[in-house]
Amino acid sequence: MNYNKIAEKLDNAAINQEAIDQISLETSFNLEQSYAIQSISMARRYIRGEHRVGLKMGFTSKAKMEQMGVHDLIWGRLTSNMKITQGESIELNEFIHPRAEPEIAFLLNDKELSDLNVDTVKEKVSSVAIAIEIIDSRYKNFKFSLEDVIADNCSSAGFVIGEWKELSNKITDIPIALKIDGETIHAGNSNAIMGNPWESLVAALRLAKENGEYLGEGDIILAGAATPAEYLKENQLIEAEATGLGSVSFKTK
Ligand code: OOG
Ligand code: MG
Repeated sequence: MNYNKIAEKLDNAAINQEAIDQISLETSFNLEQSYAIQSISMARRYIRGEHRVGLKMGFTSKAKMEQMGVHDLIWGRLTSNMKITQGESIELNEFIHPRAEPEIAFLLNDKELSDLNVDTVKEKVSSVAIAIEIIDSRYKNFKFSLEDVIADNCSSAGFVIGEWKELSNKITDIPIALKIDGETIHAGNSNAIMGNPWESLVAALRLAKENGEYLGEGDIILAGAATPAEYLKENQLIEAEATGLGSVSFKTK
């Protein structure tokens, strides 16, 4: 298996907005190899001037696992080019078949990030926010195996963060929803994320450490969606809302 070739294929699929066949249909590869491909394809982006701004967790809720037919925790990198500003209008033709999902975001404040639990991890966070992630699988029909999606940087394509809030704003057991043009499309509870969204952060920091991804002050972590994702169409207002965290939105054109 040629890791570089696969990474290049995935990178080009994202650049040209052209979906490719699942890698796993031709080549069998394991989890370690899929993360190696992810890091090579991200290195190609870094060379072009993008930089890592954080990490995202995936398949942290049953709703997402069931929607995509994949049942293990995954993690990917968020880069500077993926940032969308609150209220911005995005060009759908810069994506392949984008979907949106509501997320909870953490802003890190510390460089010492080891051996944490749901209580101690809070000391490493300066604020929390409601967010929306745009996922855009580089595979045809948004279909993939666990290895495929990891190699594809976990479908990461965009994210928008709402107003950062103090930790006194509770993020456990709160209603969270995705709305399109004012209508609730998916609704869930934040505890659908690993029973407690802080668990997702603990896992993210553990995985980052195990994989030599050094995180620190200013890095963003997305906890993973608590609800299924929804395909985007032109001229929509996409909004995520969580009780106590407010809302965040962007538009499509
Ligand atoms: C993979 C990304 C999963 C989440 O929040 O669970 C993810 C995908 O669904 O294409 O971002
Ligand atoms: Mg997500």
